[in-house]
Amino acid sequence: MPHSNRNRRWKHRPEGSNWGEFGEDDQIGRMHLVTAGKVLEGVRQVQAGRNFVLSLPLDIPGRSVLNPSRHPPVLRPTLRKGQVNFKCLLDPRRPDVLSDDLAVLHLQYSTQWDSLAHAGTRFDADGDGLPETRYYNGYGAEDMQGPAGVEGCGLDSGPPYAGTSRARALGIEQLARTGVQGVGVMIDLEAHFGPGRTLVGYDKLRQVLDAEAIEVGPGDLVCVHTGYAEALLGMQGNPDSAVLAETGAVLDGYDARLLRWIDESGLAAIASDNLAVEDYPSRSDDPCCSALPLHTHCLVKLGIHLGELWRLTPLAHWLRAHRRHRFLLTAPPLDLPGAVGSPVSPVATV
Ligand code: UVW
Repeated sequence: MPHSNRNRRWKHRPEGSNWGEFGEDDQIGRMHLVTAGKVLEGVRQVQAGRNFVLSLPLDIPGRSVLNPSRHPPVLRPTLRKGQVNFKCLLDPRRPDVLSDDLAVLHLQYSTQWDSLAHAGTRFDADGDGLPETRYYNGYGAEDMQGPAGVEGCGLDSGPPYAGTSRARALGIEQLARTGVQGVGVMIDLEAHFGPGRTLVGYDKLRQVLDAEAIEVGPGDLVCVHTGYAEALLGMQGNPDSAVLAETGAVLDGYDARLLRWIDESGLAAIASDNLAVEDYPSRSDDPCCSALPLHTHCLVKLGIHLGELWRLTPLAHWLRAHRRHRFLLTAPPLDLPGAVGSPVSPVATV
């Protein structure tokens, strides 16, 4: 496919990337393949009229065990005319009682989408012999506004809460505005490999696809079920990291054949019920290798969004019981301009 780079964000694109192929300023990548036809195909999957909500409660996992830099949501009342705006009498002469609240929300704490601004990579994009930071379609570090030091993060500042970071390109609002609706395709790894930690590369994936005659095609929104989120939910807010480290399949981002399949299938997005879709923390100590190779392949090179910690088990079980894999998936993130990720309450309709 021809590609264009008149904007000069890059001279060389990474090997195996599709930069420029959806337009030189494209910011949604493979979501272009979720066409009106795919929405109609998704609607045709609805036979039982039953919905599955694929979100965990957003205070799950619980504490900061899975990732020490992500914390559970905090809710607080706002102030109304300097008074606590919670169970607040609007006007003492009238009967109205109102409440408003605000949230301190770590956007990647629980069920989420990663935007294409979540991950970048460093390589020589402009041919000067030195590595530069580049994101999908060649967007650069200059497109990601953020503080240089911890003191600039504003973590302890009060209202009016000045923002201190912003993706000026590739933010989650780009995905939100597509509506994220189309054909979901379930790949149930737990059914084949059990509840334990299994590294799944191309051969194991192929085994599952062949055994169940699952076809993944252009524009499909692939859901990978491992059982991890359900185990997490069962821990009721007290996650046991030792148990979780041995729980659920993970995709092998170092398997070049798996990465090629992701590219050649034409799939538009991958969501999993595990922590990072791929095996993470990385088992490679090689400083030349990406620690998150599947993230780099999907988010950076191909514009494939990743969903994490989706609650897939009840849906996967229902689909298995009904010998189905496909369903209508509706999963827009928050239209929060400049954010690099977002909570999501995906709905599968079967
Ligand atoms: C990291 O942020 C390390 O991973 P993820 O996008 O999978 O949450």
